[in-house]
Amino acid sequence: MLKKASYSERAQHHKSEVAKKLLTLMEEKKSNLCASIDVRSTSEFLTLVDKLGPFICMVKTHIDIIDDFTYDGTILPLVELSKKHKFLIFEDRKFADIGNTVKAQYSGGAFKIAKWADITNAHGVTGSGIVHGLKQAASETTNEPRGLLMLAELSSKGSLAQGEYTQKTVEIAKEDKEFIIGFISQREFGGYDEGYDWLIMTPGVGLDEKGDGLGQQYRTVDDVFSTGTDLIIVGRGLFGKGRDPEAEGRRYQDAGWKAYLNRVNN
Ligand code: 6AU
Repeated sequence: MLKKASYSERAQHHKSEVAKKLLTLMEEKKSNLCASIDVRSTSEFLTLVDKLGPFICMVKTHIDIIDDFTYDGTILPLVELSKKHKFLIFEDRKFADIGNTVKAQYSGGAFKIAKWADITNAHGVTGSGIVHGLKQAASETTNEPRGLLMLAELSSKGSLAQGEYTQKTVEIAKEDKEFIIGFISQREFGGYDEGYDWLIMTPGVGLDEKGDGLGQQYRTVDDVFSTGTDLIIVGRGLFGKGRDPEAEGRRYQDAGWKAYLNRVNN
């Protein structure tokens, strides 16, 4: 059974400060759209974020693909834009190592992710130590609330994250209701009645293409909402070749909001 509660109802009851903030913003901006800005230069990145800002509730980064990255030149303006347009920041780091290693990777190095990203994500492959390591890093780095998404399923063709692996990842998420706010997945996993209000964030969403020739598989907005998505993650559908980011931002925002209303009202 798909969950019916509205974003604002869920914001009131959520155990995580980050989830509360995100759900409140989603309702306020009438947007469940996360823009995935995978580009190689800081100026292109910031220009796109500024253009898409009005239509989105979150920006997703792959900060390690920006060729001219500097903390002051890339991160500080990004944080300013997040205040100007009101959106959360999700660094799609896909941590996948032992607890002690991810702890250093999350807080240190050139990127210092825990300092600026409200949300990050991790694979369950190494077991629950990864969650403890990341949680420690967050609490030792910042007083700001931080949230983690577990990668339960992937959008790419032939992904090994399925069946028992996916189920075990969901079990890991049950260990921490406050820090783990949900999943990157293609569907929901129930749990709402037992007090797990996981946010389901779904990439591999596109209204025009079916794939990208490198294994990515796209589903429509209505399709992902029919399997329990709360938030759509869209990249090239917004700013790929020949696309107008502002027109596409509005189009995906509208499609996502209609699909959400359709679920909560029917
Ligand atoms: O819309 P696209 O295909 O341009 O971009 C999709 C974005 C990329 C991927 O790294 C990411 O979503 N992604 C993820 C995430 C968010 O973790 C998981 C997944 O299963 N598929 C996927 O595409 O930045």
